Amino acid sequence: MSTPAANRPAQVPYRRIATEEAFAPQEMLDIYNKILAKGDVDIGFKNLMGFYMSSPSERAQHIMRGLLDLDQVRIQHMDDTGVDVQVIALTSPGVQIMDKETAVAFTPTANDILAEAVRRHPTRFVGMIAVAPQDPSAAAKEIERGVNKLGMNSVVINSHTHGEYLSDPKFWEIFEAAEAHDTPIYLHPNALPKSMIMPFLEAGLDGAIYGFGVETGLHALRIMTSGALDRFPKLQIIIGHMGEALPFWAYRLDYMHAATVKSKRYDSMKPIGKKPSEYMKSNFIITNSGVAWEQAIKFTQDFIGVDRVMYAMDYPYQFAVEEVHTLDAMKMDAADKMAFFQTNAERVFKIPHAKA
Ligand code: 1DF
Ligand code: MN
Repeated sequence: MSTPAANRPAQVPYRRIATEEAFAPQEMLDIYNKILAKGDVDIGFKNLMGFYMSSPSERAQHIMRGLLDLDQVRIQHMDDTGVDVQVIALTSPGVQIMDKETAVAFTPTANDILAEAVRRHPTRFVGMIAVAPQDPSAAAKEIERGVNKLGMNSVVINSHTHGEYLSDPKFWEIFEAAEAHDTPIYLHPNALPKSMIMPFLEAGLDGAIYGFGVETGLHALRIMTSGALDRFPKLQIIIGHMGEALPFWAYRLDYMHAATVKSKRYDSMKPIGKKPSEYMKSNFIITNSGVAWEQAIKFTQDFIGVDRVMYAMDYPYQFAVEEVHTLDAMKMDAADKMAFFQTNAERVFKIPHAKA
């Protein structure tokens, strides 16, 4: 897992800003250990963080070491892979696996820990605000505190919260606050809820390999079809993993959404202002986390616009220097490549512009 200096990516004319990078403070792992020790622990959580926190495998050990560090280990790994800036979020499921009381109490602590790290390494780290959707009012207040007191300009939500989706208007105070403070929401994957995990888990397909994308894509779609983006037209939602495959689905989504609305088949699928593909172009920003694949990146740029596709590594889960080489080598207009690696992230996260 270590990178020989000879393999380091070359100096390039752009800064590489990685936008879906994760951390986990020990204080959160202590809470996780208490949850895991209880009788009826969520099966997806047990199979995800329960695994990484206890497995002796090289992958798990590397991940835990990277997650816990907000200083020299992380910066060394960034230097080894040519990553200039990490945009860092509390790792999935963050506080969303906790009960409401614990989540609301711990969220500001998690954000303060990250803000401290950003203060120690202001040119290398940018922080995302974690929130507890279990209490939408508290989440809205934490967004305000994150922006005004901690200097953070984006929010992370790890998909569903105990099987509930942000398409439910009870969560829309969070959207209201995010729109008002101009903070994009990174809709990051979570372990599958127990209502859908079994057919995936049986085959080992519940995690980042496939289940994450299915569930997070579903979540993004539910937000679109709920009409939330008509209510909050300026809201920006970031989704990773090449848009959780939604760009590739767009034609079929548009066709079947229109046909289903017209047939009045579902109360939950009412007429809304735009087609799914139009919301993708106006309200979504996509990162290539986990997908170092030129064709997929170009397809997505062509579909939603070069100003809406950004670079991400997904450290420490996908720590792969070869992928940086691959992305540097993409045959792409220099300005578009700069947008991908640097300037889109500077705009979206309000990172001061700097030369490479
Ligand atoms: C994994 C992948 C875990 C991603 C993650 O957080 C994560 C994994 C717990 O491989 O188990 O963020 N990912 O985004 O691809
Ligand atoms: Mn991730």
